[in-house]
Amino acid sequence: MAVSATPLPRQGAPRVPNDLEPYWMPFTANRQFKGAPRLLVAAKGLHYATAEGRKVLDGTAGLWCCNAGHSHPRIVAAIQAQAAEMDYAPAFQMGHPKAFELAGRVAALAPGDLDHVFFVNSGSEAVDTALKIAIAYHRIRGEGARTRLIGRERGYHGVGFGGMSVGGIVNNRKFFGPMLNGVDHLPQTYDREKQAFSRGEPQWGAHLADELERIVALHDASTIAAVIVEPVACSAGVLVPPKGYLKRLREICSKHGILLIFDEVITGFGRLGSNFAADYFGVLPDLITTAKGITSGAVPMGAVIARKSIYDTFMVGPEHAIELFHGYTYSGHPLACAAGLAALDVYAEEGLFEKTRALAPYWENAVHGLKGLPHVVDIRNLGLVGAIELEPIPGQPAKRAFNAFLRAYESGLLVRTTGDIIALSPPLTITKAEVDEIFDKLSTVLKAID
Ligand code: PXG
Repeated sequence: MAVSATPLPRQGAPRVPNDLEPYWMPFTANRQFKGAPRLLVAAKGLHYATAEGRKVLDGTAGLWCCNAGHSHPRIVAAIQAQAAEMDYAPAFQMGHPKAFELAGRVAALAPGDLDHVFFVNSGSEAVDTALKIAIAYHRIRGEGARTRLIGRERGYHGVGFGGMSVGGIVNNRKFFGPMLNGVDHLPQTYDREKQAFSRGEPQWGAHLADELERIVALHDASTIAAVIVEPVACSAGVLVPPKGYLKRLREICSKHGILLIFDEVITGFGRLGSNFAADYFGVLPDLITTAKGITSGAVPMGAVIARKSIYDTFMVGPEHAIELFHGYTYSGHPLACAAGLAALDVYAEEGLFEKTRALAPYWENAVHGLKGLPHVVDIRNLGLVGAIELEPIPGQPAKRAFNAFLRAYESGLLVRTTGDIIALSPPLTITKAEVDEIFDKLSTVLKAID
């Protein structure tokens, strides 16, 4: 088994807090965790160190965000220097140079004429911001009846009321009441019978984009503001779009004057070996939402990237008047901007997107190498993303994958699970030897669990 020489900070005595109770943990089985805590105390490159001093290979880039690997010296130095130079500058009616610089750098990476960048602090805020921009855009153009939003079943667009409403993961919705009015959902694109063990984009399913025509026929295009989809639906278990599906969605949106939003919170900044998934698929959306990899996860930040025509639409009225009544105290926070600029430098100087593109076929073979192991009912992949779907334990959904997660962690590998799906998305700095290590470990885990 490959052993990485990456040094980690020296571990002293276990740093376990006395009381775990006050922290209400997000998207976590709190009671299970607090009974057997998994505490990470240091990170470097591809590895975490646990409170017990164990080294854990990060198969998930944190939560799909640390694309440059952990605590990259360049990013660390940029954050430290910025904190010492200027901690904060007001985001409204004031600015600081790095926000403009980062907007320019992000715009240069973005496809087509998506050349204006609105900063936020998370993917959820990016989504709610994009939905508001879409609705306001139509209103300013005199089409104020276009308020309806279309998401997709099994979509994940964060946890704000907007993102939750257009999202399509039932547990994220069912507890929280009626949500936004005027939201419809496209059907999800996964059908195991037709797509199982597809490598990359499945051949079957492009016609599912035509369901948008049915929704338009029901409500009339004049009531619809935007369609939002993840180019690859990662959170729901890595659902790769069928070949041609996204192009068809684009055509139907254009035909009816509906804005197309790609939620690239995960797929932006190299995850597929391209700047954005829009480049990978050759489909140009009107708005892109992004976060995570924009700072390599080092400081919270998100962004909405808009086409020039959308920005220009807002730039009307008296010059002293605010054009968009929206923003956050921490929009374009100096620490986030410093981290973002450093992350983009690292991506470019280390050629991480090109490296990802070159590694993707090796990754694909490695993921699909688990076919035939116990309980494996499907395997999916694209770029440096992979998913292994397991047959659920009868009557206990999600238990088998959770058992795999726990056992993988014990064996020194961090994976993510959703339902009975194991998802993988390592830092883009990963080597072939470390890819082998992930799948050696995972294969042992799958053979060991019930
Ligand atoms: N849109 C997409 C496409 C996402 O993947 C969000 C919005 C929300 O981002 P914030 O920054 O508000 O969390 C996300 C976040 C997982 C996992 O393992 C996925 C996300 C977050 C945490 C875990 O599936 N995606």
